[in-house]
Amino acid sequence: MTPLATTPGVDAPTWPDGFAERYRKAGYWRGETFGGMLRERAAAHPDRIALVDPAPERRTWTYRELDERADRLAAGFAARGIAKGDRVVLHLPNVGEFFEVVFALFRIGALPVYALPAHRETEIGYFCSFTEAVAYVIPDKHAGFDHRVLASRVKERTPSLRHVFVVGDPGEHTALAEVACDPSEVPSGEGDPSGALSCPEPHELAFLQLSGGTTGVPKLIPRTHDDYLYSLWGSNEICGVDADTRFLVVLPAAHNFPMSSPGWLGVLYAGGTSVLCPGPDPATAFPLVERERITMTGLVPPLALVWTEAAPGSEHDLSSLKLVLVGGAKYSEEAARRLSPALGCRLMQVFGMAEGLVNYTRLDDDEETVVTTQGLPISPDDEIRIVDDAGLDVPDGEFGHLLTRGPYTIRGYWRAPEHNATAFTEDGFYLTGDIVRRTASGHLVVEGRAKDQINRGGEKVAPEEVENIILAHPSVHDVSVVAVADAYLGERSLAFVILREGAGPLKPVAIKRFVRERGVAAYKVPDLVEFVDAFPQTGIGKVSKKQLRSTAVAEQH
Ligand code: AMP
Ligand code: DBH
Repeated sequence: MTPLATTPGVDAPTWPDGFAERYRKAGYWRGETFGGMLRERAAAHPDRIALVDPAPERRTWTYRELDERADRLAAGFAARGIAKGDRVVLHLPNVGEFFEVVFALFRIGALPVYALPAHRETEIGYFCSFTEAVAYVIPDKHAGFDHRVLASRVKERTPSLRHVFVVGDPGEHTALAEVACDPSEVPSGEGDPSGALSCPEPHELAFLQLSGGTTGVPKLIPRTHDDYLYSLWGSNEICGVDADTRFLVVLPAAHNFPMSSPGWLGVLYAGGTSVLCPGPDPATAFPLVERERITMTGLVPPLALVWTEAAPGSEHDLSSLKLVLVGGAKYSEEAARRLSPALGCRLMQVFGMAEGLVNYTRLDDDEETVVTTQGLPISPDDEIRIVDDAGLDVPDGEFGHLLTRGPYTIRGYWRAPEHNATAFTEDGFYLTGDIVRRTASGHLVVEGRAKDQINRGGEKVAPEEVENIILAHPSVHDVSVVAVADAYLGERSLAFVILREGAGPLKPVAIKRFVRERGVAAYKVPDLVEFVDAFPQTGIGKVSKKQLRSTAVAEQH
């Protein structure tokens, strides 16, 4: 154990004993770990294919190979002093090594921190310093971006960061390919990757997932083996995932949706095969669906729309597809109606959050329910409250704020006691920030959002974070970032900017460039910029985002 090791209940609130006991008794928490799960699957069906990475040349991993490589890599990490509880920021695109690293870390109880491929220096620097990460794992170059340069800069200013592991040409860092070693070569006392998996324990943390967030800094979501594994097998039962499932990982593998709903982890749990898609566009994905006989995938609404439009004219045989899950942002009823006929498969809507609660429409729901609702929770023990602004339960069928508590919904963010005081009720309900209503059948319909967040087709932007960046511009006096409706993405971001007195005129592109040059994920760069003289204010003198949003709507017409 290093002094930085992390413990549930200390770094973040966890489930009170009574709840934990109940969830165990009900059979939701089965006392498994991810490392143990892979070990068991590898023993049960060693030669089945777990993973396919089709590009640049097709590589496959059987369950046994994935298990063995995870062991060897775990031994290598342990030999470099990476230990249980240590945080490792993982910043890989959809490549096979992502999965080797994840399982190696699971084996030694180190915690992956799942950065998204779009993240840049600002986000990565923050994740590394806030989590006191000991290692950072990157590709050499991806999508024209040299990650090694970013890594050098972050390493220089992050004292805890001892290692940068690179998939590909390492430059001044360490090649991941050179890390793996024989578990018997690891001196004792440096982790026990080859042993009986005594660490970690099922109730301990497995990883830190990211929240889309509403504040200036993203929050980290502590998930345990027990709780996350329940969300996996619960999802598998609902979606009919089994050993014959061939799942195409279209969205970034690090995101909670493609990881767990049911995602590549659910598919591994069931003994199926996950195929990594190098890009989400039909030109890349459709040939893979045909070649790999894909049966299931998950898409965000804008992508679902593109696939729906491209499928009828496509020369590729998509007939193996049985189920497409769509979620991450509101899917319009019109678009939802068109998906099944175009792709020749079932649609399932999924409304989930990395904090926990996931809802699915069901395979036996009628078409109306599938296209007009966002589904039912996974668990009978997912507690749902729908309340008004005063926190009182609204009558059945009416819209209100969604609060939830349950066997796989966190009780607090990691090292964020102040934020936790407002994001959770005293009795442990998570305030999702979503406005929903419940139909007579118990299905939830997402109406909108109370939280200050922009949802660009599933990519979440916290306005405050972008505002803080723009405020640093020398010509900017004040800024307010809001969502505006967009036919394709659902929402786009608009920055209203007040310039300083005496500042020369600026073009919108100068603001956008400024944000981009600060090294943040491209999806955070405001789509639109408008210069104004003042912001509308609320009764008590706060900036009225509501009024700003309606100004934007009015001006677009
Ligand atoms: P995050 O907290 O970043 O994991 O994002 C979760 C949020 O995404 C939810 O709280 C919703 O606001 C939004 N979301 C996810 N799925 C859907 C969906 N199917 N319909 C509407 N909003 C969704
Ligand atoms: O948007 C999300 O975060 C999300 C959407 C669908 C999610 O976390 C999930 C399913 O598990």
